[in-house]
Amino acid sequence: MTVQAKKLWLDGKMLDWKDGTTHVLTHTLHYGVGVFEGIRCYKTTDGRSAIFRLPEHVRRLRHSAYAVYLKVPYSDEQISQAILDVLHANELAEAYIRPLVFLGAGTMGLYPDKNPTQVMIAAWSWGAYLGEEGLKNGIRVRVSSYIRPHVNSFMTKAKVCGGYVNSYLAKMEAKRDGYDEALFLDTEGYVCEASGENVFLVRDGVIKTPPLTAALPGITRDSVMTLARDRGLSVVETRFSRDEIYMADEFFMTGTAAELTPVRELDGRAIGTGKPGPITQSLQDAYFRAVKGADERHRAWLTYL
Ligand code: PPE
Repeated sequence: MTVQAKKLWLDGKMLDWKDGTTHVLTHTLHYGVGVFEGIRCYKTTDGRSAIFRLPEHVRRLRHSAYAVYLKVPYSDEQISQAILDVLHANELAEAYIRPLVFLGAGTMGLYPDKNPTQVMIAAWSWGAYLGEEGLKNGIRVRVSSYIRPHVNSFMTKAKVCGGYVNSYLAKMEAKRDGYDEALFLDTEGYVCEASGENVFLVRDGVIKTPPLTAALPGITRDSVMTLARDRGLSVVETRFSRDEIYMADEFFMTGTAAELTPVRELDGRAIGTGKPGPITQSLQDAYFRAVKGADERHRAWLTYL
């Protein structure tokens, strides 16, 4: 899907969408040292619109930047305000928001001491990331032949542009093989995360998710863990192998873009009944209620427009 909106924010200015351009010697274009966020804004049940967990996303953006020696030249308050301004300027009641911190043109090479740190914020309408059908009936996944980089090869807890080459390779491989999404193992062979989602399995009523070793500390992951515990479900952060998923009752993925997507098959093995399970469905419902402001326990997660 081609993305398009009316306006975007670049280095403190609101520009027409077509003017959101940059020089071809932009450092990040060559070396991938940039960081970004993915945030969603939803229509709430009371007819307003709200951004889901905005402060957490802005903080993660700053932390990601810090991990790769970038300094965001705006305060968290300024970034948050700019995000609100972008939504207003585009008149978007529901949107996916993409802030990007990148190194502009100046010097080349791996010691970019004279390059400006630039910030861009765009927003557009983005439906179900893994498809409406997948959201409802579950997707088909394969374990990738690519592995997640070692924690010391990469800042795996930072959302770094260059890190997505690994995700891209895995996603391309999975799609070309007829699957919807790829699942990464870590350097020791344990389940890590998907190309753009954290993962959870359910077996005998217990929910398991890999610990945050080489996986991104997902904000959706954190929200879903909270929603599960609210419902008295036990959530354990523990390592598991791919065959534990084959033998699980349920398996699902979480991410801002993917929301909570059930997985019905891994590597040609149907998971559980081969349909989204009851815990997956109840957590998906809980997640959508929370983002839409229908769960009063978690209104604090919302920043209203
Ligand atoms: N792991 C990875 C590698 C990842 O990219 C994401 C988000 C997550 C986990 C989940 O994080 P969170 O959104 O905080 O729950 N992936 C973003 C990018 C998707 C894209 O294609 O671009 C997203 O969901 O916005």
